[in-house]
Amino acid sequence: MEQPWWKKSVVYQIYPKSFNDTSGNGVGDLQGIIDKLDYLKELGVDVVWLTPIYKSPQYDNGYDISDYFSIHEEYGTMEDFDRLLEEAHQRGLKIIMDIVVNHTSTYHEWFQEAKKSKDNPYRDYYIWKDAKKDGSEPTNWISKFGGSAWQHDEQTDQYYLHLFDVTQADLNWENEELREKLYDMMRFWFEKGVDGFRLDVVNLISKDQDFPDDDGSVAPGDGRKFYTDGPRVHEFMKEMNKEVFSKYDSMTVGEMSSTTIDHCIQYTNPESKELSMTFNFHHLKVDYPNGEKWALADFDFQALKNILSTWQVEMHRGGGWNALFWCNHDQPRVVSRYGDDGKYHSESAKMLATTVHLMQGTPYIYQGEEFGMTNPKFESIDEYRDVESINIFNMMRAEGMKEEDILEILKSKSRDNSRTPVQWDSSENAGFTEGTPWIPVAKNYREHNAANAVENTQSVLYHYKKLIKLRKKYDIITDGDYQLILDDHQDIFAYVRSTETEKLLVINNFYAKNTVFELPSSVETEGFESSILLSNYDDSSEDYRRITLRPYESVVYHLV
Ligand code: TEU
Repeated sequence: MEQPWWKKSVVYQIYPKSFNDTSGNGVGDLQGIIDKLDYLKELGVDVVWLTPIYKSPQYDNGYDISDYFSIHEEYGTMEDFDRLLEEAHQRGLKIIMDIVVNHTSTYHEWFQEAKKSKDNPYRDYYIWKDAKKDGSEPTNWISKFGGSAWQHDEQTDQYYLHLFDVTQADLNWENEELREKLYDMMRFWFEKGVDGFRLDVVNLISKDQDFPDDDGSVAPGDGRKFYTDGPRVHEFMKEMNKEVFSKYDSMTVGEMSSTTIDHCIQYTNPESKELSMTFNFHHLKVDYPNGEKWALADFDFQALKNILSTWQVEMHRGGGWNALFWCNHDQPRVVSRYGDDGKYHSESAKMLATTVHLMQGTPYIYQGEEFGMTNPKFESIDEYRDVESINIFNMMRAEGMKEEDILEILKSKSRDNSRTPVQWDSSENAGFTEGTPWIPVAKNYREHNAANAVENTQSVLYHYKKLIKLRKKYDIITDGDYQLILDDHQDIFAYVRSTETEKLLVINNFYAKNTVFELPSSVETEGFESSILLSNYDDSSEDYRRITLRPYESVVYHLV
């Protein structure tokens, strides 16, 4: 059987608010995206993922949808969207939409109706509960953005559930009529011609209907185990697939919060008829000391290798499919995180790109990553915009932490690290806007920007281009087996991809020092001819058996 197209695709993620502003209001827009389609085509990506562009009060930058059928005003109109779709398709680029079906904004008409009375026809679209007998909240669960996950409603004296912001009310997926409305909405976008969906936190849609208290074994009031990959989630995904996805030649990627490999195999094995692929975040928690995001620690390199490798091997074995990525709009910039955004900026950004792009799965590039955008290193809380960052700041202040210590944490952990405007060129505001950007531009934009990168064939951008081309050319990247080698090496992340007739040897030094690579004897190389496919130094050693790798050196050998 022919492979689905998305297995050989590379996806580019756009966060429209920060991408390109053509109206001068300081906020990116759809016309701004249209203007950059040629740049994306030149980069070589196949699919563009737009984070939510629907009407929204923007408490969570569009992940709080108030109308699924219209475009957020600041971004443009439905006509602009239709034009974007057409212009993209003309260039052979596909568009996938980000859809949020775990919750809506409390400004959504359904919620506005629902809160009117207990017998309102929309009441059951959301999750309402009475207080416990002792007057306390229905469960002790906490919201992912801090504080209780329940909000009291005065008028009806009940609480509604919000796993995220208080303006993001969780939908009640037990309600069949609601599910049908959501499927209708998804079909509406497919009928327009979109090529697929990224489904926001879609593994949280099925809640344990007993709504038990959390015993605190993970963290006080954690609650996750009662709604993550919940009791009916696979049933709902199959229904969604049958009602919607199966009717179109589409790709779907589920964003999976705190999920497991077994569940991801189920979500993505073609036989289960659920989704094309999943995002998981385990490899992006290796710098959370004791699981705590809001604390500083060096990243655990051994854990990083183990996690990525285990997912490679197990998903392959189970017939699942991974989304491969380092960056998105919720994560700090990877070059500042697992690389070096100073002296070895270029080497480390290229090395990191090579590490994930040559794994099995579909790679994602987040806007600006392709030329190595860094964390902005904001100095004051006034520069932050993200609801989560501001909540955390206030909570930590209330606990008595010093402002400068909290700012130090936000500097490496805040979601705003990836949300600063794309640095297009060296002109004012990095060419992002002629107005005042909604969030400050990172100060290093004169050094790191797309225009500079385009001019310089040695830039990070050209490395990404090469990686994308390699994926198209070598089926082994899509199909080959994966084997981690030198498992315990302190500096090197190396792996072998192999088919019966060829091998790729991918060797990456993750540190700013020289280190020695020696090919383990377990890798059978007799009779193979080797050549260098890719490197981030222009004079890497031809001899792959023993190499002294320089800082962040990354070399890929092709053995046939
Ligand atoms: O994120 C879901 C999610 O769980 C995170 O990555 C989250 O931002 C992080 O845990 C907070 O520490 C998705 C979206 O990508 C994110 O932007 C939204 O805020 C969130 O869902 C709610 O819709």
